Amino acid sequence: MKEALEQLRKKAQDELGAASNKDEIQALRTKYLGRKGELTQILRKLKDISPEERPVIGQLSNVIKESLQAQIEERLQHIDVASRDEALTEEKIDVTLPGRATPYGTTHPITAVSREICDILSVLGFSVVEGPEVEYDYYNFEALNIPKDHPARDMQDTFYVEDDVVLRTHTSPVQIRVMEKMKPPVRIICPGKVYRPDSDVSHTPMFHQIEGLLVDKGITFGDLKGTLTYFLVQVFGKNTVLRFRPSFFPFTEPSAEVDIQCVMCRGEGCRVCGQSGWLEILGSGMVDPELYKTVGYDSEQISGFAFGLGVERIAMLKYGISDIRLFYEGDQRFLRQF
Ligand code: 2NM
Repeated sequence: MKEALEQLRKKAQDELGAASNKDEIQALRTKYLGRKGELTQILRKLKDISPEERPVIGQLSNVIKESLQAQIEERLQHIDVASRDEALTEEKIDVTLPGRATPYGTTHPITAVSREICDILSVLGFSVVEGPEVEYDYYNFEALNIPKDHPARDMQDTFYVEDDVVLRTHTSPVQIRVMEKMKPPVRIICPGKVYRPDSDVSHTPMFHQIEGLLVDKGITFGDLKGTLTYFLVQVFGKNTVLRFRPSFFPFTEPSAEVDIQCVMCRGEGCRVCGQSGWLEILGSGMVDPELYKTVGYDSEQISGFAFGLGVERIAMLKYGISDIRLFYEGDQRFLRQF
């Protein structure tokens, strides 16, 4: 019996020495010390042994059991440490390297200029209103005094969605919608995307517009001049020189275009201003009484002015950008500068 035990101990120790991974060691634990393990079976048979031999064999079995258990634990722990050391040397994780920074985005220059313009006009009491980019022909043209067969439609070729639904060519339809719903005084600005089928260095099929509208009792062309002068001085600086020039729009009478003296040549004449010394900045005028009829205002009681500008054009002049398409190419080297 004693010999059998010693043999078992030797066999178990040999096998444990040969085992090279955790699974093999766990299997040996089951083989010898498990419920049906070889050593466990011997301990069970103790009761069949003679009473004189029993204490000696019993004690030896326990010594073997405990020493096997301790050796198994030690091997398992050693393997844990070894595999961690291996992971650290083999995978070569350098925990002292700085982390990878998440890159921040920047505000798009068109967004920045839009906000700046809206902020300036908000100070004068204008509220910002938005409306649909897909618009009825009625709001985009008819209600603005541009009937179907009118030559003014040629000036604004259009993307059609259906016979009577278009991509808006300006944000004025938003202003018609507001006048339909609200009585004067109305003091609003309408920023947003508009669509026209043009494409070259100064035109993209989608661009951004901001239109303003002020309707109240006793509004005159003087209010228009004062408001737009204040506004352009805020955008382009206090030395800005302005010029109001007669023009035509179907929805205003009289109408005026507002120029600033060329920011590149200071009026001398250059490529940017086409040698004229002036840059067209916005269109404006006193709202045609015909429009008040359409929205149900009494044109004997109120009057007002409106204006419209292209955000891309202002941004190009402000930052000296010569090709409008740069705004929409998504080139980080361009966009990061703003
Ligand atoms: C412009 C020029 C002149 C304009 C007119 C209106 C409305 F809806 F009130 F009649 N909104 N915007 C207007 C007037 C727009 O853009 C060059």
